[in-house]
Amino acid sequence: MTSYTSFNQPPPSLGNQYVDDVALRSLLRRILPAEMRESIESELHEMGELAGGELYELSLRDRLNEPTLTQWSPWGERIDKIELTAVWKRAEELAATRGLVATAYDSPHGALARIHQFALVFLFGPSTDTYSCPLAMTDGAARCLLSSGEQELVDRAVPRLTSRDPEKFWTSGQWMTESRGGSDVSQTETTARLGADGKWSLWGRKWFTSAATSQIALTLARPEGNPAGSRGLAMFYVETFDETAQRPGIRVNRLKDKLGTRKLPTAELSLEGAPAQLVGATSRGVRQITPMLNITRTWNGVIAAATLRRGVALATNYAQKRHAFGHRLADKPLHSDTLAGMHAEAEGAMHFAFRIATLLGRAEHGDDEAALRLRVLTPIMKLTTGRQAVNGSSEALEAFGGAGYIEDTGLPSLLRDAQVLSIWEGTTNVLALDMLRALSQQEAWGAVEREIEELLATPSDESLKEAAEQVLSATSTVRAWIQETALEKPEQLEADARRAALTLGRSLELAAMIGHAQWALDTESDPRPAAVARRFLGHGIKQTQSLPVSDAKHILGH
Ligand code: UCC
Repeated sequence: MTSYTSFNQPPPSLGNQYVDDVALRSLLRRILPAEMRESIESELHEMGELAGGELYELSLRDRLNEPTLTQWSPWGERIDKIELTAVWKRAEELAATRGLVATAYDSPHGALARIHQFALVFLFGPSTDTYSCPLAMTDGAARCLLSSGEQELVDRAVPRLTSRDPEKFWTSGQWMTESRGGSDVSQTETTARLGADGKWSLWGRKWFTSAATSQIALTLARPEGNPAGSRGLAMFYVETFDETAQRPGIRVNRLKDKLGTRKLPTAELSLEGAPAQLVGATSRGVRQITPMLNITRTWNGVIAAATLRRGVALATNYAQKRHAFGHRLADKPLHSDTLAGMHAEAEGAMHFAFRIATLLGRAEHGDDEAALRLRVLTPIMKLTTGRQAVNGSSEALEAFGGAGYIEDTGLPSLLRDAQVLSIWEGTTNVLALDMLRALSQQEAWGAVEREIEELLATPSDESLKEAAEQVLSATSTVRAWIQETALEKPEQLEADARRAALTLGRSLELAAMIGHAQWALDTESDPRPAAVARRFLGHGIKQTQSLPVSDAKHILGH
């Protein structure tokens, strides 16, 4: 006879993801004027409700569904049709109606429109199976086209990319990655041919194209006759479907079989004469596409912070229900210590990502100082939060014990989806090198230091004052170290770039947390953000700067 136990573990549940998020709400109370906050409160509330309710439940129910590619019709016609999942179809509609992209362009809140938008994105992202990816690229494409000054293309595409009408809304792809190129975009092999009719066509193969159902894409190709290297590339605009809904000169070879983001149809494409329009000059396309990269990297950071928040929300809810060793997990000192650490990392990432959103909004409204700061800070934010998301999601799964390792709890996808955040849009190392390039420009260090000064303000709380000294000490150590090594040992500088970038990233996160914590003490008598900042500092902000290149060579046997 089989014996059954009546005991079942209680599953975690989510409430309204806006209402429940004390850290996000505290941040918004500080950075948004009361009138603006009140005017967007109901939108955030509704999005929080969708994220913790309908969308979360739909994503659990739809867990095993994945996009499919059908290349041929029953009658032998090449169709390359991609069928999307239920969450993606719902997310597509909501993204338009709730203005996930549009808000950045049509909000009446000027430079703060970006905070309005990214607060919605922060709530929407973790419940929509990475639909934030096409939205990030769509936002990037809109910004890139607006910066290009190509009025005809702007008039044609931007109203659609920023539409709130699901029937009109277009998304955009960003076709950069090729099998030879990868991070090194200069090796792009796709060529652009100018026909006798004055029209361009593209020929080549794109190896990773995310969201292959998008209606347009921005891409790089080398006009025939241009020299090798990145300066010989140009940027092109492609409409991916013609009036008969066929893909013109574009073949979808297959969908990628990925570790995570499995609802996102990432394709390998062949371009066989795809009609395209040149955007800007016939060279220096990498520079031309960088507005898109900087927007998608900002989205990446916001989604990394949102992913961390989702792990924390699930693990904290579970700890309040699950009993072990005679207590609720939430009452066990070691478990609550671990959860507190997870909260601290999640909130550090959130503060940094929203700070970049603040600067982005300012830069888009003509603030040159904000633009100067963004050039150095965006890669640092993207790489720091990307690593935090991977580590934090792993910790979140572990907080569930064995249940975190079981597929039908829905938890493992948190970690699998997080892993891409430190890879796409520039890996940790590629962005650390980008940071070094940005820091080599005159004025760059001044911009970083002014940013830290502005974030820290002048804390009066003793523990925050001490934390601020640690930030200043870590930053000046990195500055002295990079500047000295750049001159004397460039190979060593490159080898240490990730450690330098992460030290700066963690210092910037802590600086933002300190400024916020002092405000919370002064304005709301709220000691929580100060406790969070102290906990974050307890994890450490400084990485060892210099580890000898010669040791690395010995270890690898070179
Ligand atoms: O496509 C992908 C997946 C899409 C999914 C998006 C989802 C987003 C998140 C959603 C959340 C869920 S992944 C593939 C993306 N690929 C990359 O990110 C490429 C990574 N590699 C780099 O970033 C490299 O640093 C390169 C490609 C930019 C390096 O290019 P170059 O040409 O070799 O190097 P340069 O010379 O440094 O850069 C060329 C010019 C320079 O200006 P000029 O020509 O005036 O000297 C640079 O100063 O571009 C300028 N530049 C920049 N300007 C380079 N980077 C930047 C920048 N970030 N901002 C402004």
